[in-house]
Amino acid sequence: MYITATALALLLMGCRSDKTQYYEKHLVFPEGATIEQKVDMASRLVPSRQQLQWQELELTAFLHFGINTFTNREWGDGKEDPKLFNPTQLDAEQWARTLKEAGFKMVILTAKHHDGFCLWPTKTTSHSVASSLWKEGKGDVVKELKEACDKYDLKFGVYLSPWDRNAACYGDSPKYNDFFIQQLTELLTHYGEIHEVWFDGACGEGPNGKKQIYDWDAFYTTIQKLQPNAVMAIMGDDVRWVGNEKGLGRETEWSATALVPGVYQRADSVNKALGLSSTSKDLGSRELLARANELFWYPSEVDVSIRPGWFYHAAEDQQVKSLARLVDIYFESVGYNSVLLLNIPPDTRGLIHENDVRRLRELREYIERTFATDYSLNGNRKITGREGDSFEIDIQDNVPVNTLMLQENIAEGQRIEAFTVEASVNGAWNTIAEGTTVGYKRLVRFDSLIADKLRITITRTRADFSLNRVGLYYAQPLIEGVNASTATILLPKSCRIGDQNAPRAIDGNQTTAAYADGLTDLIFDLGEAKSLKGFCYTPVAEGNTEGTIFRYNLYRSNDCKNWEPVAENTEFSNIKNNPIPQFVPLENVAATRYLRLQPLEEINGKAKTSIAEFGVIP
Ligand code: FUL
Repeated sequence: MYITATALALLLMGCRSDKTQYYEKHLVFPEGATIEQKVDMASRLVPSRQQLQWQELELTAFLHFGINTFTNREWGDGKEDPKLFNPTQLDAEQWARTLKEAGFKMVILTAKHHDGFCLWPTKTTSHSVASSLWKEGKGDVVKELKEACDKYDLKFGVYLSPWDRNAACYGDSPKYNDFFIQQLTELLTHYGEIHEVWFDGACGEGPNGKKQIYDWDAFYTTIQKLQPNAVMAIMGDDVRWVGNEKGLGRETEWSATALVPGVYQRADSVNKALGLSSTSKDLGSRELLARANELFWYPSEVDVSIRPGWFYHAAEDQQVKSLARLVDIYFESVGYNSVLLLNIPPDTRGLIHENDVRRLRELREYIERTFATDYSLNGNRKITGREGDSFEIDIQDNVPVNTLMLQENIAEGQRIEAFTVEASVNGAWNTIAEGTTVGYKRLVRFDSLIADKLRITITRTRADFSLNRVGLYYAQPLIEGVNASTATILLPKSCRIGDQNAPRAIDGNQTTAAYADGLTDLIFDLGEAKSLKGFCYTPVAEGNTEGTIFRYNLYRSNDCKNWEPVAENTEFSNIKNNPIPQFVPLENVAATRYLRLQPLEEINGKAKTSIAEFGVIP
């Protein structure tokens, strides 16, 4: 029985006790509430039925597929010829089979990305598969995939980009909202059950672009009416973006957060007053509760691509993330109280590429092998207790272990704030790990050891804790493989940023960077004139990312005086959220000695410039 029903029953019987009251999804603290009262209420904030079912899926696959697959881009501009969309062997069953075998429980397809190109024959626009050559315009990718998911017993979700660079009515707010609701209605009525609707928050229109005010309430109502079992993600209030596209969750991850979901009108002002954004490190500590007036059950979803980009690029065939990297991602997402949303982009044939299939298989085998044997003898039971309580886990004789799994009963809320793990080796106790939040699932990694027992102490909790399960495993240590890039990069002989030399931009080291105030031109000297196939701008990925270039012009010259444009008002798509090296192909460029990269817009609109690395592809 679902817990809120219990609360309701007690309420109806007129014997309401504060200790049995649960708050589904949202709670408001009474005025003047003390921190103790707030902590107690926070411990009884619980997920909705949909959120709980969503969390239990653990692994969801993302499929970025669309016109970008055929234009080799990450963000399309909406001006693409729909005829370019022409997968030669599209096989949605191959996608579903591969993903099912890899252990995924749900699949989310980019039904429409920012370019506005629809993968189903929508009535709202001609920018869709209906205008493509694929199946002579009679195909429907959404339908084919949904049928394949049904066949392989996978749940299905849709990504529908609110930002639309093709729709003529984008920016005419009421008109575009109607257009968008019509698209949503088509997706949510024609294809059977849909379990997640993903609205990303991107909008790269820039300061002078079209301003669209979205009617989130109407979008939400549409979803609730047509697909009451679906969760609304990212620009929604059911599922929260973890805050990066690297596959990295927070070690301290509260599902009960003070962050107001972006779809609420008050979100900007409240979050600003609390100093919060989706990238904040702390979203739910006591210190934050003390300042907050309301809390949301708003669990984290970690989205990351198996390759550097979200869409398929042949040049990235050798850059599929290593098994070691993917395993770390698994531990730092599923193991950090999040759902992992792993992107596997189908290629231009319309198939999941062999390299990705192979890696997914390795990942599945690794996870299965690791969690097949629980070496704890008495962990698979409900364990309850109060702050300071310890409990012991007996271990099979003589087996090495290095992974502890803890699972809180989140149907009653997320409560544990800190715990320690001790091991008894030959009768002597030693602390082997310490942790903070647990939530739906916490995987704790420690150095392999053979112990008689483990002792877990819940040192801080918001209310009496309740664990559904404790498990002990052995995860084979992996060594990071080398990800080779296929492109040969040539470093320029010198780089100037404004009037300063910037050797750090061309030292072949992505962890050093050059910075300048203002939007400042970068001039690169290749030493001699060379014919160029492309260039690569690498932004700062960690630490001070101020100055990352979003929009730019590129010029060439052979005397450093007379400059000829090569690319004008061009963007490094999605560089803010996914700060990977930006490979840009150049066509028909005469032999060139000097390149000038002129920043037009920084990722946050600041007057700064930075660069970690620059190279050309000869
Ligand atoms: C972002 C988009 O801009 C990227 O292209 C990608 O779709 C990612 C998952 O979401 O907002």
